Amino acid sequence: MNLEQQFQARIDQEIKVEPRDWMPEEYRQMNIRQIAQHAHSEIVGMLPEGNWITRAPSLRRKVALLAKVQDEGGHGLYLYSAAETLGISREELIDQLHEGKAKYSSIFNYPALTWADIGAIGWLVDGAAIMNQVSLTRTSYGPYARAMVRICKEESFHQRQGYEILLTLCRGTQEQKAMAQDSLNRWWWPALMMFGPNDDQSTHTEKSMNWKLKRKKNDELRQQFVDVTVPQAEYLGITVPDPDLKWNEERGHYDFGEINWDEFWQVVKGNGPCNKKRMNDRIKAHEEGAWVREAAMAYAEKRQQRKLQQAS
Ligand code: BYC
Repeated sequence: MNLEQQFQARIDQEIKVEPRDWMPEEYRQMNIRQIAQHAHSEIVGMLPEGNWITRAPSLRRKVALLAKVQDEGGHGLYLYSAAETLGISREELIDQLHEGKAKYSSIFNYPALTWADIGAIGWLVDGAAIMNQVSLTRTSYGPYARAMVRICKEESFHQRQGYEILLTLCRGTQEQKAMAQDSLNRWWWPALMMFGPNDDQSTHTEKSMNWKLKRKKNDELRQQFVDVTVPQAEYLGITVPDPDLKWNEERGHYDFGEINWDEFWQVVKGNGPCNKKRMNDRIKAHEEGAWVREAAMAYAEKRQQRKLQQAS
C-alpha cells in the first residue's frame, strides 16, 4: 500500500488524523479551508449580536448575551489554533479574511434589527450550527473533532438562550409576538442557507465525505434541521414563512420550498445586506485591538525573562 492508501485505510477504520501524521496535501488544504471558514464565522458572528449588548432589555439578558458573544470569541480561538496545527499561522488566516480571500458563513451578512433577532439568532443560527457541528465531532482530523465537542456544549446553551428570548416574547404582548414572527420571517431562509448548496451543486462534498472530514451531506443536515425546528416554531405559536412546508408521512420528514439560491450566491460573493459593514467593523476591531496584542506579547516576554533569570 502506498502512503495515500494507508492514509485512507486509517480513515476508514475511524482512526483520527493527528498533526504530525502524514496526510495528502489536498486533505491538509481542505481542512485548513473548512476550519478557517468556521473560525472566521465565529468571530464575524460576534458582530451582529455585539451590537445588542448595550441594548439588552434586562441585566439578566445582558449577562447571557455577553457570555454568548465571549464564547464565540473563544470558539474562534480554538478553531484558529486547530488550523495552526496544519501549518498556517493565525496572522495569515486573519489577513486572508480581511483581504476578502476567505469565506465565512453567509448568515452573518444579515442585520440584527430588533431584540427578537437576538432570539432568532440563538434559536435558528446556533441551532443550525449545532446540527452541523454535532456531526463534525466525528470528523477525521483530531484537533478539529476535539474542538467541536466543547463548542457543541456551549452552542447548546446559546440555542436555549435564544429560544427562551422568543418564548418570552411570544407569551408577551401582541407587539412582542409580532416582533418574534417578523424575526422568524427574516431569519428562516438564511438559516437554511447555512448548510450550503444542494448536494449536486456542492464542490467539496464527495472528497470531503471520503476523507470523513464531513460526516453528513448538506441536504441531509438541512432536512434534519427543518424536522427539529418546525415543531419548536409551533410551540412558540409562530409560523414558518414557507407555504410549501408540509409533513410528508411517507418520507417521515417535512417537505419544504425551494431556497433562493441566487440570493445565497450573491451573499457568498460579498453582495449581501451587510458584507461590507461586517468586514469594515472586523478590520477596525483588529486594528484597535493591536495594543492589546502588543501588551500581551510584552507581558509574556517579561515573564519568560523572569523565569530564565530565576533558573540561572
Ligand atoms: N456561507 O462544496 P460546498 C457558528 C461555500 S457559524 C458561505 O458544499 P463544504 C456561529 C463553501 O465554502 C457556523 N459560504 O462546501 C457563530 C464553498 O466555497 P469554497 C459556521 C458557503 O465546505 C457565531 C462553496 O460554497 N459553521 O457556529 O463542503 C454565532 C461550495 O460549498 C456556505 C461552519 O463553518 C455558507 N453558508 O460545505 C452563532 C461549519 N455554504 O470554499 C453561530 C464547518 C457553502 O470552495 N463547515 N459555502 O470557496 C462546514 O461544515 C462546511 O464547510 C459547509 C459547506 C457545510 C458550511
